[in-house]
Amino acid sequence: MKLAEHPAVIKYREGGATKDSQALQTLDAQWLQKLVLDAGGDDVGVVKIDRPEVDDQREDILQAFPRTRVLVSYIVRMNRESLRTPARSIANMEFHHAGDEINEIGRAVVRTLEEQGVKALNPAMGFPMEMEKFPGKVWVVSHKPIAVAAGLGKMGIHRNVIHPRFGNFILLGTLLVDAEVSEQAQPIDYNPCLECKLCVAACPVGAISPTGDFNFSACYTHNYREFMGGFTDWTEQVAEAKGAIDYRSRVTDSESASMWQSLSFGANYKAAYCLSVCPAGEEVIGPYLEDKKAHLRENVRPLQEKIETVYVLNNSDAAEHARKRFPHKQVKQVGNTLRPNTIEGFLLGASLVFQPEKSANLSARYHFSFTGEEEHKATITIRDKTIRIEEGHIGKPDLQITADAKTWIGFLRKEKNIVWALLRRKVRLNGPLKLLLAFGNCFPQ
Ligand code: B12
Ligand code: SF4
Repeated sequence: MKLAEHPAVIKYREGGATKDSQALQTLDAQWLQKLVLDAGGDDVGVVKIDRPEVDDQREDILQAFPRTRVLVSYIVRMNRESLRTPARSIANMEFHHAGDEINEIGRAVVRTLEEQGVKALNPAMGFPMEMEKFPGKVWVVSHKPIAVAAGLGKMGIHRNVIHPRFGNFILLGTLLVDAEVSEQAQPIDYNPCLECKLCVAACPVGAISPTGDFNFSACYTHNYREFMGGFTDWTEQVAEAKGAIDYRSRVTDSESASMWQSLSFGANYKAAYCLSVCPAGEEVIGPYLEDKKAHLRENVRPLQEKIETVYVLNNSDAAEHARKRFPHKQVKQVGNTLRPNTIEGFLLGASLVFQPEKSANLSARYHFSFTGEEEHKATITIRDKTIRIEEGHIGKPDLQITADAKTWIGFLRKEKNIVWALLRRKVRLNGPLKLLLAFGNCFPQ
């Protein structure tokens, strides 16, 4: 059949119903907000894609939906007591259901917009993500900075968004919309975070520093034990085990059951205690202000005192923190799955796996020259418990490392031995070997 003879084409030509419009519409901001609230959102704000707060993720957003002109940020509240209980099954049920609500609201709003001839899409609240890009950035949009730009709160010391009214007991969503909007939201002018540092005290792996720095690998290793990374490590345990008895010496029956539960019912977070203890937000703060000791007794101590397994990487700040601060918890060392597969990934990810406390005695500048499959020059400076990664060779190095890219990645992935690489001159040093060892010691193994 010729295209012109197709019944759908004939209907279209005769002026039949089509909603898929090319025309750009200007939506009334209040109408859009009401649409989201009526669909079940608890608060909403709209910002344009050209806002400076979106600079670092505009490219990724436009890759997913090149027509994006405005971003609709919205939240769903979570029930507080469900998050505060030490019973993680209850907290996880709350996370999963609130997350589903975010996705359902997004889907319903996009459906209505589509019916109005407006193209839009709703990226996931959390999972599924673009796992093909793992271990790189697998999410399509970072909801937190959009929510902050849209006036829905500010990030507290624990790096979660705190809503001025509901506190941090919220999950976030973002819609990408191809329309103009009559007016846009602005950030709120204060941070609801009280800087009480209860989140710092509650985190079993010390992921939150009192200054607001976040130890990504610490949280990811423990909290995400039954998500992508932890699951990958678990499969390697299964593969390496010599038989059932050996497997049981590596993985307890309760861990196997827990992994089954995550695979069957949705992956379960191990902690999220930073959210549980946070007293910020107008609707949350009252009881804390009236009786801080009671807040500690009821909402902080039960989590600190909970007998549980805490997952850490070898040679990590988290391992030391957990052993020192929570000697009654069982600290279990697990495999590191935050392993890069490209030099670009190594340079992007190094700051995420860097262990500040392990670097305490090191002050050095490294010049890296990668050869072979990925030619690249970079400078890494470790000083005052911080890491700085720069393109090209900058300043005077304390150690120059020239490495075959594939060999270096193999070394990071524990597939190649550094001594072998040095002997074969696949990795060459100009400067003291002890600085290479000290460099390695700043990262978990
Ligand atoms: C990646 C991620 C994580 C990572 C990193 C957390 C982080 N601070 O970014 C891990 C696994 C540790 C994590 C843990 C948790 N998360 Co989370 N997570 C996300 C995700 C997918 C993206 C976060 C993001 O955009 N970060 C970017 C910037 C804005 O964050 P940042 O704090 O400024 O800086 C960190 C990142 O930039 C990160 N980073 C930078 N570049 C790269 C590159 C790569 C490859 C990676 C992996 C990380 C990374 O490193 C920085 C330091 O950690 C979002 C969902 C989404 N699509 O937005 C949910 C989200 C942030 N998570 C959420 C929650 C609730 C949690 C947990 C409580 C666990 C849980 N029950 O869900 C904990 C809390 C940990 C904490 N205190 O931050 C909520 C937060 C809600 C709120 N009120 O703000 C979100 C928004 C999900 C949602 N839709 O509501 N999460
Ligand atoms: S627990 Fe205290 S310091 Fe941490 S985010 Fe909440 S208010 Fe801020």
